[in-house]
Amino acid sequence: MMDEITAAIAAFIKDASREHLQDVLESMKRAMKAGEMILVPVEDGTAQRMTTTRADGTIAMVMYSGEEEASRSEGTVVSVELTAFLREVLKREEISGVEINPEGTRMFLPKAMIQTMLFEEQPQENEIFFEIGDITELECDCIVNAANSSLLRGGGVCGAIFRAAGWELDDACDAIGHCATGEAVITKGFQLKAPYIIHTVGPVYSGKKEDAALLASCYRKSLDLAMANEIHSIAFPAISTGIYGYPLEEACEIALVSVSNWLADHLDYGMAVIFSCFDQTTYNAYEKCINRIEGKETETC
Ligand code: AR6
Repeated sequence: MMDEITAAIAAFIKDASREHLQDVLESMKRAMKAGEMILVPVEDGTAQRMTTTRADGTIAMVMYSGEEEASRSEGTVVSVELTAFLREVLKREEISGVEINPEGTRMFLPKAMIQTMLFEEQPQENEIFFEIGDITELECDCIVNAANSSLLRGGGVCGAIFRAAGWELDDACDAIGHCATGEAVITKGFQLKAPYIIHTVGPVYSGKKEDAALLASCYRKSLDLAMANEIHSIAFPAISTGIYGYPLEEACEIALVSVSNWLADHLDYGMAVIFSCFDQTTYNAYEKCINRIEGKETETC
């Protein structure tokens, strides 16, 4: 399959037609789907990816479409999964795209094209999943942080996300500065597998009526913001149910209802929503709510 990419690029170099470009993109998409590895040069003795400065002054990451092309590299070459590599390119702000085979059949793939390829692979149907475990480990387009309104490194899931994303996240959050309760803001995912993080601030539980509306707003606004950024898979923790003290089952019901309503209002968008459950207790709470909601629906039928 890597030979296919090499051949498609060679054909495009000879004749830069739209059809040949399409062939390159299609062969890359097939390689992504098959989990193919590509060859990437790294600085000697480190895992640091090699970059190249293009004629227009922008910086591109380098990849090789085959062994022969890679043999011309001056650096050490390592094998990396194509999809993971392209996601990494998207996450790095200073990078303008990928220079394929810079010493041979040189071809530049701009970030916008990579973005289209990656997001085209997403499901076209709306789906809901439940995953027990650490949200920072999930491989989806975006994970949601149960943030505080100052967007500072906190405890709970927020602390775990900041630790996994690295110090660049502190800087990105400082630059935004504030997020009101029930609102959402977006940053890159930095060292996370997910390219984006949406930070939303849940209500501190007070037992008042406003709590539910604010919590529902967190889910709705996060999904709106995700859609505005062409995100098609998003993982939510159980917002407000830890340090902010929201009773677990009440919060799970609000989460399920507001996400289901949003999905019903955006049937054609194709969003996969993952409810990330840190433990079995949270998973059981969602399950109980689903049974209760379905029970209610049956009663009224
Ligand atoms: N993955 C998935 N879920 C997790 C993880 C994880 N790694 N860690 C904890 N949870 P909390 P809040 C669950 O307290 O109540 C922070 O300091 C946890 O079991 O993280 O909205 C912020 O900066 C619980 O079910 O968020 C704010 O100041 C859920 O995540 C404040 O806490 C939410 O618990 C926000 O409090």
